[in-house]
Amino acid sequence: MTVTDKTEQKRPYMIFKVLALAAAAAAVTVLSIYGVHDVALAVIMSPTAASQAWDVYRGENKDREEVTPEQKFVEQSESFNILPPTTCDIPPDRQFDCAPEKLISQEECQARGCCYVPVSCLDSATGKPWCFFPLSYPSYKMKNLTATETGYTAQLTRETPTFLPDDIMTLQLDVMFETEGRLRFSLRDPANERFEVPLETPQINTKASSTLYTVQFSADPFGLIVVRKSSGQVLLNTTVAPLFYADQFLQISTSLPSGFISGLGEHLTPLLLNVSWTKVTLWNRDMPPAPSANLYGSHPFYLVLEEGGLAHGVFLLNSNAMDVVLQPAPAITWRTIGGILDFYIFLGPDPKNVVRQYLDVIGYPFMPPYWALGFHLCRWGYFSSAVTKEVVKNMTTAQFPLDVQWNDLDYTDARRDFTFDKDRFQDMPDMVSDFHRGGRRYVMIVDPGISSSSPSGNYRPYDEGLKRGVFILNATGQPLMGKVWPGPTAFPDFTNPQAQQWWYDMVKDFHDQVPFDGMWIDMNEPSNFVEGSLDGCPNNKIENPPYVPGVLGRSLKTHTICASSKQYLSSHSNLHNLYGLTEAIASHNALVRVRGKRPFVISRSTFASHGHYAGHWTGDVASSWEHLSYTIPAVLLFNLYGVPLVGADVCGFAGNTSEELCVRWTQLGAFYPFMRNHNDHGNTPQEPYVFSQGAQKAMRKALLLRYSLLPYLYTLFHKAHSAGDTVARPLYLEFPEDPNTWNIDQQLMWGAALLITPVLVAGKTKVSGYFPLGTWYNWMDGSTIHSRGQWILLPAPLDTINVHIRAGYILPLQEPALTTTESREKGMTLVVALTPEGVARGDLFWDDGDELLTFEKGDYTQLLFLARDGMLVNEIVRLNHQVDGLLLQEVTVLGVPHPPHQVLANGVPVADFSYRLDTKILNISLSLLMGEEFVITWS
Ligand code: MIG
Repeated sequence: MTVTDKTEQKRPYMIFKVLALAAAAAAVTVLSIYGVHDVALAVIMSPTAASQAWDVYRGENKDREEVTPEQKFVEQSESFNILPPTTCDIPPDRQFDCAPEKLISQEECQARGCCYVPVSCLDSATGKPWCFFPLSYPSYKMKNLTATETGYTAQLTRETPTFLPDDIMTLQLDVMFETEGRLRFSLRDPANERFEVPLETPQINTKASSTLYTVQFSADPFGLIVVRKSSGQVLLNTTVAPLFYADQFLQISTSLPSGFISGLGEHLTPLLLNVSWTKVTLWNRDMPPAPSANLYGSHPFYLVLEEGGLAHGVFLLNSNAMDVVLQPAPAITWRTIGGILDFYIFLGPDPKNVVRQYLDVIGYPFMPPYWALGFHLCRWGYFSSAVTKEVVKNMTTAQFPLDVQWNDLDYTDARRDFTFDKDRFQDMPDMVSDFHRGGRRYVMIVDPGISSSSPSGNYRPYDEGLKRGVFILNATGQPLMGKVWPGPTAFPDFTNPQAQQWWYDMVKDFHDQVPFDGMWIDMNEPSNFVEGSLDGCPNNKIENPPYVPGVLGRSLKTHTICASSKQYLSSHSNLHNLYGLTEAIASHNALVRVRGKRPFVISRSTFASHGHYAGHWTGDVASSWEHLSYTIPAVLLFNLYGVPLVGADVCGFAGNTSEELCVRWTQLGAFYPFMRNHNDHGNTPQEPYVFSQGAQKAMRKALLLRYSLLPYLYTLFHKAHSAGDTVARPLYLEFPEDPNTWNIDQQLMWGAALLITPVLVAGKTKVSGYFPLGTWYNWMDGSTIHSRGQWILLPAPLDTINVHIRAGYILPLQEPALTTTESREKGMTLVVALTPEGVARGDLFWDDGDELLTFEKGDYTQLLFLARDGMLVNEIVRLNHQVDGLLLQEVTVLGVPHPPHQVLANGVPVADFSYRLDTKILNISLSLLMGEEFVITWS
């Protein structure tokens, strides 16, 4: 995303006067004389008549325009009360909601030209609409479909206004055949520039010559139909319901080829969404995760699994508040209150390709520093540097790995950003340098709200910010004042290039004092303790749109700043969902400039493309078993969203954890791509060392397991960064042809090779897991599962998490240590998991781990490992000096059918090897350089 100079788009804002309503009523009278149906409507409600009926006053001073609730949805009297009831004969699952904003009466429903069929008591909880569009409901018509360099363009016109204010009666359709697997179509207002998400997307000049899809059009009513060529499957058909394109209400519905749909985050949700009348709302919000509530981030992207293991994805590039409604047809409705409709369709054909095609548009993930993959420890309530240092010391004493120590708000002076408490954290700079000497890193929290109440001259971030005009402005052109942790605060507008520079300056100033290594950006939805601002919000169109999506609190300003506040690029309502992203970009860039190393930013709020800059933690999850199990789909989904550096607070944030929960959470957390134990203030402590020896032992085992696997994990991150892969992935990404995998979200995979089956229930020492067809080796004891694709009950004592290696893969491991600084120097092991045919392959990406752009500059080592016919070789794809001295000390071969008599390394007999008949594991100890070619044979 670029923050470019772009003058604020001033659009005329319209309001409705009683006059307009009167005109409408007049037009309607004429219509009812003619009677019956939409043809008559089409003829009589010519565009001129329509615009007369809805003639508006275009005010200059939009913020002053008062809107009363009655004016929101224009109550249109009997105009449409004339539709033949036969068009209402639609199967319930295919009825599309004509009254999304409230329950309406039969009269009101019919006044909208819609069908009224109340739902029985039994069904009323489902969300099925009582008032729905008839088949004949007027939509747009398409004219002048013309071929272009990249696809097609056409004009859409609506002749009959809808029941919403400010219909845009003429639209421009652009259809772009961007690549073989990617189609884009957009609908714009040709007469007025509307807000568009400033995401730099790939620019295409020519139409892809061969595609996985064909596109069909319907002219009247307008519709676009996307068909998968290979299967003939209709992936998307927009003729299923009328298109709405009013200034503040844009709605389009499409069919879905199956109900197996993932995405549309961020919510507390299973991996697969429920298509039985589910409404998901995207409007970034500070809120402890709860079912159905809009949460911290917005990712208007979904992936649908199709018959035969194919998949496609859809991305709506729109940042406004929106609802997305799923219904059992199956079908989906996108309903957004601003911006434009700009869709990308990704054709796969398999789910991995869908993710890559999505990331081709929004950006591949950034490459995290190696240390970011170590263990992080935090809590709210480490109230002094002494306490913080004690924590690190305790971790070392108890022999727990720890790479990164964190502080929450406690370190600040009066909770103000870029300060530290000169009493309790007096020696903060030394503390951080100390951590560095121990091979550790340090990260602290930074909130976006800048304290505005310090006496002038006392707090540079605010003084400078004011001077440089970096804050979001209210209706009167003053910095909008909200209230967050430090009291009254102003909110930096990260879409302003000035603010990006100012943020860098503040980060640098603070870094000159405290040499921190990364930033934890919280509260950036943005969160606000008062509604809108300390002065409330103006009453205008933006604050009170005709339709408010299903946001918690029912108002856009709930727990955030006024939607109509002004930012450099546009109104906050357009930019709200981008606030966290823009702060992440500013922080990423500031860290690059200040440290000259790979940036580490973890953010609570996110939007599509976030993973290109930063990672995410899943916020204020409760210390409960239920939330523990929800963290798996959360992590998997963020991987689909291109944010692989993601994890939940290990042991839970809100409420007290229990020893058992914390052990199980640490075991699962060892398989979050980002692993941090973090705790709310006031809760009982949950650092690994506070628990019983037995619990500590289990946690240590999990942490050491993670540290052993870091070379594999790091290599996965490299593939995410360089090729748009996922790191943690749902089983369906690897086994899409097995529908049993589609809804599995209580297990996860790391890459293609590791299947993790955690215990997520209290008191259980067995766990059942699904094993797709193939051979799987138990990590702990090497025992083998030959699965036909079945559920298997596994022993899972409290000290064990089940991890299985998929036959056919080779994993690079490294001896663990208490920090990655140490472990990166240790000996490596290759675990070779042979298929029954005796083959396996794997690879390793290795570099400095902290330098910028090593892949881009070619400053890395890449090794391939291949095993077959009793032989293991490495192939050096690329070599740099970072691999110098790195030793291969052990090879573990799983699935060796017969005891070998001889093992040779580069032709020389190896004395130190062992084989177990029961497990069929061959263990070889040696000392070879990873960076030199080797051949190891067993026979
Ligand atoms: O209003 O900084 O999600 O991780 O500990 C609470 C204090 C503010 C919310 C974060 C949480 C953090 C807490 N913050």
